[in-house]
Amino acid sequence: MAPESEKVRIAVLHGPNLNLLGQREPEIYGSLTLGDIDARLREEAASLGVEVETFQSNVEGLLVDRIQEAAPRVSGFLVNAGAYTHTSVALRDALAGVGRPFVEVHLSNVQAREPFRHESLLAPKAVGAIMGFGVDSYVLGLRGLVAHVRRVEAAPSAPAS
Ligand code: CA2
Repeated sequence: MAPESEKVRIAVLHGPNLNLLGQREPEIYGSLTLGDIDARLREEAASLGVEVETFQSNVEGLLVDRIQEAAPRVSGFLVNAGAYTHTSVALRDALAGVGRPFVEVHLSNVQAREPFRHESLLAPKAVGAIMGFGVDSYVLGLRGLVAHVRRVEAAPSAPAS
């Protein structure tokens, strides 16, 4: 939970190959670059009154490191784990283990693609998932995550027993 009086801060994680956005496969992933997506998220964050920090890596362990390192300063994670969505027990364990809510997002509608993309190892641990809307998946995911965090942070905590 974010300290009182501090702005809600969200860590955005982009997984493997998302650094190539805008260079290839625009028919699947659109023509925006990752920088464009991050800029759109910063704009949306400003209008929501929150802060975002963004990180991309092609290396599974670096994403795990980032989750562990960022968790104490953030209220939640917005995650497009790319292909690791479908394979990574390590990312699932890291996200489940740090005690912060996360929302899974995808540019494409993975359910309409190859069967190996239909399973997400992360989704069962997520507060929600949004896919198929290009950059708007991230924007909608950020809105949903911030609303969730605000709801949880406003709720009275259970009395100590
Ligand atoms: O739709 C999504 O956001 C994905 O997470 C994108 C991943 C894919 O493995 C997931 O199944 C769905 C792939 C990202 C690769 O992005 C590229 C962009 C341009 C050129 C090549 C790859």
